[in-house]
Amino acid sequence: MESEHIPAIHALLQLLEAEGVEYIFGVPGGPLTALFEAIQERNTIKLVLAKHEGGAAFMAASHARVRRGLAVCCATTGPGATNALTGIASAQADSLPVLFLTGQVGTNVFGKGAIQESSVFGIDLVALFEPVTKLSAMFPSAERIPDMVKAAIRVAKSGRPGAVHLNMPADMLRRPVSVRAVSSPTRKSSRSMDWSALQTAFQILAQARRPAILAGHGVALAGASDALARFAHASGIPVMTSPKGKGVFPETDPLWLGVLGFGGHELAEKYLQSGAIDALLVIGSSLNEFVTNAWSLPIAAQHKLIQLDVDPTVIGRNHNVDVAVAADARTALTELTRLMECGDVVAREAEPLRDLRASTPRYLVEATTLSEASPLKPQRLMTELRRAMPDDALLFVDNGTSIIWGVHYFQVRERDTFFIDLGLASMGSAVAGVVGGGLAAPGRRSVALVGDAAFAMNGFEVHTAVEQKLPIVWVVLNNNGHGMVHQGDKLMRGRDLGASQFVQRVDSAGVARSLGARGVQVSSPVELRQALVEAFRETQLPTVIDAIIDAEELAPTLARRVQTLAGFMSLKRSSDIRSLIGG
Ligand SMILES: Cc1ncc(C[n+]2csc(CCOP(=O)(O)OP(=O)(O)O)c2C)c(N)n1
Ligand SMILES: [Mg+2]
Repeated sequence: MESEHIPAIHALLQLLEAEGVEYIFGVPGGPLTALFEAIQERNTIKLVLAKHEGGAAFMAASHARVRRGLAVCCATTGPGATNALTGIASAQADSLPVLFLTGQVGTNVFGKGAIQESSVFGIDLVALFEPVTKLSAMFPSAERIPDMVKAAIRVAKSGRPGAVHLNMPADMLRRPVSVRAVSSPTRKSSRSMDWSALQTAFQILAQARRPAILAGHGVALAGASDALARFAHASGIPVMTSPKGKGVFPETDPLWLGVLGFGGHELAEKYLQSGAIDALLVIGSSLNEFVTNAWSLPIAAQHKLIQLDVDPTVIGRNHNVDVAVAADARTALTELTRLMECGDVVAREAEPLRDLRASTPRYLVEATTLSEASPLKPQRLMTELRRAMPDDALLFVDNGTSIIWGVHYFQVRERDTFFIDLGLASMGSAVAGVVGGGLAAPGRRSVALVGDAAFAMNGFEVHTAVEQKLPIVWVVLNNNGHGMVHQGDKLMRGRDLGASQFVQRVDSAGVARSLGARGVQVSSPVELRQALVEAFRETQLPTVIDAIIDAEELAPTLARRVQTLAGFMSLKRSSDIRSLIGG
């Protein structure tokens, strides 16, 4: 009967609406016509027209990150989909639940050489996205669409979240499907928990005199930063974070130890190196190269190691663990807090940490944070940025030296306000991502800290923010090219290798103005401060602040990364680098 059926594409959108999806980020193309028509007819989910499919995918990833739920992007068959590959891979590498919908020619012309055919007879999008998603599939028929969409959403959100890809042959999308298939509820994924392992973990932590927590990005993914704060305070255990986990614990909290690893803080590293810690609880961190300074830190050497992760495959990957807890971070931390509050806990020993804290500055080069120099010292730029940003504003950090300046010098005051795409570490991710992230946080300000070369990759998405009336602020660290590479070359080979500097500076402020945004170039602290004040006064119009910085100011801890690279390449200069990092 007519009334019991709706077009398949409406069924798909209805399921997304039930997930609370408000936006689809994308770029159009012929085979997606039915999708856009249905979005217009339903008038519920809004389309955000990106400039490039890569931008759309990065927007969806940041949207998922801030929303802590499903985000959706779309691209047409062929080049639209291939343009999105990096953004989807980035979402997957950062465990973000992104549903990627791609167009496809009609099944009736498969194998006949249709324009941009991307079935197995063409460039095969399903195969192309398989390695970068948890699930990549083509709808086999219209009637299977509702169930497949539900399954894909479940896969994206359950266990360790990630990206999923659904390819939509154009001939199926207007075919009728049963309303019943749409309305049957999506099965909630259960949160499994290894209770006996958690008990053992509690006993170790309760008996430890100088325990510490290392919190990673998994805490943010689980929406567990509040649970972490409660646990830390109930137990008195100090907290360090991984670089990607920065933001899951306020850096104004007396229990904060710093970031461990790339761009990180001396206090965290020294405390670990000192051997004082007798039990380390690692939550939601894979202990990868970024976190461990290329696996050089003495993790599990002198203390008990408890590793808690929703993904059992990362537990024990690099270190022998005393207790492995495969669990959702939020559930586990809530239970650990309950146990702490009612169990027997030995007295903690605070002296070793207190002494270390007193003798260790927060920043590696403290004086530069107040430098009056022009061009700007990046450290001073970070000081001004923190002063100008409201405490609850969100900072999205791109790749390049921005990672290091952001991780080391930006002080997170409120939980979950700092975001960095280190899974794939793709340039341009935050340049575009801030637009999607900003849309997930109405009423709060969103800022992107990006390099000039990264801005050159996705800067046209400023136009998308103009259209969305989002008063986003992009702070572009302008060092006339690929600063991280330039500094790396000099550290590793003693000279620039000719692949990092632009012949002519990119005028990001001029680009912004041409796209309808505000654009201002600054090179001194006074100019920067004024530009920031004016940018935050705006309520509708985005601003790009092109900040001319001192390109030779060495980003802290970069030398360690260079040393690792030198090791990969068996370069002799690695000994010189060691003297630079004092190791
Ligand atoms: C898409 C992509 N291409 C190349 C790289 C390798 N890479 C890492 S940092 C960097 C330089 C980034 O330059 P910029 O964005 O200007 O930031 P800066 O280091 O100058 O602050 C490059 C080329 C990357 N991470 N991502
Ligand atoms: Mg640069």
